[in-house]
Amino acid sequence: MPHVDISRLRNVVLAGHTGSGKTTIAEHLLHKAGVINRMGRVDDGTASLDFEPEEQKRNLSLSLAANTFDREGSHVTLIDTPGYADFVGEVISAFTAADGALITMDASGGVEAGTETAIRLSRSTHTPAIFVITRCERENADPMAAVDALRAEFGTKIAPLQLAIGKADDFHGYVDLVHRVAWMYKDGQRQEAAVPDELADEVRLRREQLLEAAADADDEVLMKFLEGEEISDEELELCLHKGVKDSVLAPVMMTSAHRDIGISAMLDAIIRYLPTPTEEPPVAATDGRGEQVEVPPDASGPLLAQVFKTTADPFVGRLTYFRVWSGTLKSHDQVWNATRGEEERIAQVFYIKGKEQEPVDEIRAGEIGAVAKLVHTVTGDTLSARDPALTMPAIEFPEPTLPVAVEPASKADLDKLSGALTRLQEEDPTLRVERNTETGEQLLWGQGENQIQVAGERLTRKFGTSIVTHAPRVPYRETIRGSAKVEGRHKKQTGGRGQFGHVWLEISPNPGGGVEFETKVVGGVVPRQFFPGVEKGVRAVAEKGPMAGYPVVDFKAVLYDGSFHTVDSDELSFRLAAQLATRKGIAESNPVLLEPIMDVEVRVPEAYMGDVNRDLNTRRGRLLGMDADGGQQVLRAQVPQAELFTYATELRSITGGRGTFSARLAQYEDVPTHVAQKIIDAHKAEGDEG
Ligand SMILES: Nc1nc2c(ncn2[C@@H]2O[C@H](COP(=O)(O)OP(=O)(O)OP(=O)(O)O)[C@@H](O)[C@H]2O)c(=O)[nH]1
Ligand SMILES: [Mg+2]
Repeated sequence: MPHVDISRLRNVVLAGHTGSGKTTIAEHLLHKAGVINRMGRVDDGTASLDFEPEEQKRNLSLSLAANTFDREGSHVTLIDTPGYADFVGEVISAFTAADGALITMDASGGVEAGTETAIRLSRSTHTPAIFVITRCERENADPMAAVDALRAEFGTKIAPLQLAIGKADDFHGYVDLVHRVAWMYKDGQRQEAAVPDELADEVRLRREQLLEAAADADDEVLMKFLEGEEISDEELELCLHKGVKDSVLAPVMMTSAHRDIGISAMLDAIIRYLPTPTEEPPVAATDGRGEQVEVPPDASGPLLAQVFKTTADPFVGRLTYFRVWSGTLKSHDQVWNATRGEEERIAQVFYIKGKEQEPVDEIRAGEIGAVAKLVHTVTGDTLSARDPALTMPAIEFPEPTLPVAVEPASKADLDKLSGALTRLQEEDPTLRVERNTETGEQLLWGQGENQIQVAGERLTRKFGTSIVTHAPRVPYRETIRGSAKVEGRHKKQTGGRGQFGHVWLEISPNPGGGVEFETKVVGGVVPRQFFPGVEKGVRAVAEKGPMAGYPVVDFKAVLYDGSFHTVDSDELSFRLAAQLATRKGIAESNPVLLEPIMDVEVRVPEAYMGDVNRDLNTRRGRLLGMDADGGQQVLRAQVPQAELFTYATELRSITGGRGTFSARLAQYEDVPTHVAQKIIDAHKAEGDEG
């Protein structure tokens, strides 16, 4: 595929709710553009952009995938993204690389969480969008009601470009509202026709909606519009072109991929309305001195490219997707990873063609490409020249909120596990791997259960190691509220030399002071050389408390009396004596179980406040306050960590995927008695088993 001028490039992200037909649309666009010969289907696992086995098994997209096609002298890169909320990181990545967006919405589904995410990202990244109403021929589909729902929720800048003719099974074409002609489909053929008389009023109304939104793009046209003058097709076309790229309006198109309706019009709209890289404002970067610079999209300018995806490809190994913003990245070049301060050797560069790659000599400003086998570079990094070294802001991914404990499935998997988890995280920056020092568990944090499950499958397929997962252990702690004086005596007489140790300890609370050991022995009743043994005994019990085996914190043990035997006493005997005493002392000092309490911030649309609140109550949550922020409600609460492990999943189901939350450790508090008893019983049962 030859290079084309930068003014003829389009980088387009497809985003929208899961199941709204993105991958199917992409398949049709690629087929119509002649890039794929055989039309695949998501449902058979044959869609060209759902090429990973994990996607084919589930019949949905899990990671972004790209392909390119040429049309009317323009070079289009299409990036399909998953709509399923767990994989939002892929959508965020795709938006950083694209100049324009196609946002899909199911004609029978209304505005869904995935629609909102796509719109939010298109706004926050200033990516102009065209809306695509999909699956218009399905039962219950009502394409124009879908347009109205979008306008009601997001405003009248969203305006129909087409009027659907018929709906559900009767959907058979659309009126082009700019040129006021109808396109009728019959047996897979489309035919131009005059607007049917019975649609004349509706066409007038819908064209008015389009005009009203588009006129804002041009002052002269706006004046005409306000004065009620006729606006020509050419003027409207001009406003659309300017308006979309300046995000003044977002036109809405009507499609049914299954009936092949509206696909050609989409191809035309991509070329006609979505911006080229030259129409985008210069990108902001930081130079080597920390100064902000603006870099225009110029192939002969300084090199500036950002990595938006890293994947382990079964054939070429680590594969890095990047967007060149300025300059030219040539095969066999040396570049500078300005984010990490590392040199990288570029091998062959490619255009991305679905699961394959097409070798090219170079990737120029405005283009998207890939390169294999980079060593230091991960998603979000900037590649530039060493001088000037330029860095773009990192891509902001959401923090993962769902933890699971991970263990190797077998001994054979153990060796590879940590390396494999690292590579998995490189592929998916919305996962996080962490070792919990208190419970000793390896934790994998994700956005949702599906992502974790897919991660497990990828580990096996790509990195040859298998895991089992389970709910993480809560890092409970134990402490005491009272104090006690206790005796511990260890005596053993067997054959030769015996063992003898004898201590009196005072056990008392030590709030905030950790575990402390002190000696107040008078008259050498316990000789100095046995003190370390006593301390070891105390600390051994502190590590694994007597209540439920959790660390005992914040108590003090004072050795104040005891006795010894000149021959039989040694350090070990004193250690064992101290262990007996400490265990007894804690048991007699009003011991309590402590649990981590998290500060939680939940963001939800107002409508879900009641349900979210009720649910937090069942999780032993304490509401601290509520604020409104940007159309959402922010709820602050304190919730025990034990009740939060599955919250990511629950919150999503309560709010239809619209709620998000973050949590951070606030403090430890006493576990309520009825809950504590369960934990103690569980510990006993574990002990009985093994
Ligand atoms: N009736 C009908 N079904 C369609 C149409 N387009 C897609 N579908 C079906 O809708 C389902 C979802 O389509 P996909 O293309 O996988 O949707 P997606 O937006 O890529 O979904 P995610 O990858 O999960 O985000 C599949 O079963 C498709 O066959 C259409 O025009 N009409
Ligand atoms: Mg898909």
